[in-house]
Amino acid sequence: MKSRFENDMGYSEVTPKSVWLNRRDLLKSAGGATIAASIAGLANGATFEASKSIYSTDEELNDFEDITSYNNFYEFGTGKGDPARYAGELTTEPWSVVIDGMVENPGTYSYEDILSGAALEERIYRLRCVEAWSMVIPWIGFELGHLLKRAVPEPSAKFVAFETLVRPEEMRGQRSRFLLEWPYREGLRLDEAMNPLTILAVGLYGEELPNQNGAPIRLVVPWKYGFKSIKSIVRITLTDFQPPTTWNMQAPGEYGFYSNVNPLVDHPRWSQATERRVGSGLFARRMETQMFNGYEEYVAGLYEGMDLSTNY
Ligand SMILES: Nc1nc2c(c(=O)[nH]1)N[C@H]1C(S)=C(S)[C@@H](COP(=O)(O)O)O[C@H]1N2
Ligand SMILES: [Mo]
Repeated sequence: MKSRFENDMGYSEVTPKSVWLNRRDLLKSAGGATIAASIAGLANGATFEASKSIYSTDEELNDFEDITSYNNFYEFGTGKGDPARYAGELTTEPWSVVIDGMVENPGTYSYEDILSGAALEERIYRLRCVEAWSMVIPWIGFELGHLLKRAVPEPSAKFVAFETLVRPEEMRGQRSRFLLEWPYREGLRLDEAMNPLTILAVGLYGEELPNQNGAPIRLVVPWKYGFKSIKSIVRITLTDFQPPTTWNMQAPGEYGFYSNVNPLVDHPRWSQATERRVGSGLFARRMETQMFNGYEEYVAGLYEGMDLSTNY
């Protein structure tokens, strides 16, 4: 199949794959699996060229296997293994994203169009799930703010709403209305959406996003709990009101709109003070959760004057 990324993006210096392979091989051999198997996992699919980012952490990466086999993506079921098992049923080509609401250039933006205007970067971010596990993931993506600027938000726009695809024929979890109300929805305040840390990811480990991670385009907001990072986006709507969001609608007493990572505010049913860093066997470990997931210096200013003792 012809790659969608053969055009020259004009960027380089992404973490070389050889480095990733070495790290993964180390993890793999420690976990007892073969090196050949880990390389085979990278053999198909397109590769990106992207520039490195000052926002990347230099923490040990989770390996490709962890990142693509331990997922939350309720459209394919509630089990951590369901997305890897069933997300292959989703057709991601062609793909387009509607950008509408309070923008001067509303319209249907094709995936290729979005990519052609994007300055791709590698962003190695911590991902902290509200369930108290975390990973370190080398995303390939671009700043959401750049895409929003192309659409030109109107001065009265204050929020950004996001929606995932609804296609029950290919997303078996959507055949049940008892799991969640579809489409999966998320939202940000416009200034959060414009923050340079907020990206739309189209790849990881230098390659096209695997379906289970939200192909072909998903949000990544690293200072918020993982459920804010909505997958397989088909619509972005600018509004002047706080948009309804899936987990907040589902359990308003447990999941707020803001949902900034905060070790001092416990979930009603468990502590958020620590997290389990997902890792094959020996490498799984508990660590302290950081305020704003460690991104405080970049985002604390967004919340000046706000009461941080709640997550709403
Ligand atoms: N559409 C959609 N997006 C979603 C979810 C989902 O169920 N559906 N799960 C969220 C949760 S709870 C987390 S922790 C992250 C997990 O991202 P990952 O599987 O790429 O690690 O995706 C988020 N985005
Ligand atoms: Mo999550």
